[in-house]
Amino acid sequence: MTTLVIDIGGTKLAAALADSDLHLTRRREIPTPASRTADALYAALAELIAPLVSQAQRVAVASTGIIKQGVLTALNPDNLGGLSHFPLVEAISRMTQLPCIAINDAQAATWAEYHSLTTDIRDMVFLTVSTGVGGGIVSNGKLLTGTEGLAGHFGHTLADPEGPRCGCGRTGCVEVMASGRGIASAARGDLAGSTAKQIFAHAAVGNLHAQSLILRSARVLARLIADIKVVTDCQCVIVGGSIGLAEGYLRQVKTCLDEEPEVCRVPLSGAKHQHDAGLRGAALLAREMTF
Ligand code: ADP
Ligand code: BMX
Ligand code: ZN
Repeated sequence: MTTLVIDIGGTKLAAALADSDLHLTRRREIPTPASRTADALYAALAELIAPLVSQAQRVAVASTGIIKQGVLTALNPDNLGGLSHFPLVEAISRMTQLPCIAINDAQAATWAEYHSLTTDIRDMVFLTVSTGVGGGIVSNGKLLTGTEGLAGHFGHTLADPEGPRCGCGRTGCVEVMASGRGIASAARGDLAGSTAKQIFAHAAVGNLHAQSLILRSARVLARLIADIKVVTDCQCVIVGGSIGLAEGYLRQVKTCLDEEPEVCRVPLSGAKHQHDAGLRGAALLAREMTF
């Protein structure tokens, strides 16, 4: 059985074919459309999967946003160019004529990373620091999705009550300060208008403002991780996403976490499946479900 796996993020759309051993081949990636229309996302997905679909028997999607009964509802529509609603499973089933399942991107990545842990871990949390800040929780070996699909949306917990307003409607969310969009929007002077990727490149060659923007994100993430430890008593936290995996970022988060009291600290590591955690998680869930 071959599964077409798709990862819908705020910055990029990725797809691949997964065999029954979860081996991924023919990975492709295109930018997420900046338009707020559902038609633009539909057209981009059609372009992405066109060369792969004839070889698949089913589809599994990991997507940014709250995924409930196959429908995507953005918690922060700013991350999807303003798009707040997309009938994911219905659209992809129509496009491919194949059975389809969908789950939140960070929840999917959590499941993939949980399955790659070698030690006897039953309680873990995954965080993605990417366009937004997403997450997922495994508690006593079970992936929590919640009644409404909201479980693990740590990006929308409070970082600073005096902070900027988040696209979700709250003020001072972790996401608005620590995410790729958050890092970019705090840039001033020569760095104003730069992407987070460009800011990392400037930091690497000694730009102090770029370095301070990254440190602010790492500090916010470390405080979030301390809160997560206190709430869940998880045995480890795994960090992914292009910011989370960027050179030197996790080291800074660890340094900030070391400033917290011992009881709030937890072992941290980078995602083993790197940028493919969402795709791998979708493939894993497809294999576990009969559809
Ligand atoms: P998505 O949110 O679509 O899943 P990513 O995980 O790639 O995508 O996160 C996108 C964010 O990461 C953007 O803000 C982008 O500028 C930033 N980014 C991409 N590549 C890098 C990199 N090599 N180093 C630092 N930041 C990066
Ligand atoms: C946002 C939210 C989450 C998502 C997280 C990371 C939307 C559209 N997305 O908090 O559902 O998991 O971003 O998403 O409200 P990514 O695009 O950065 O991978
Ligand atoms: Zn928010």
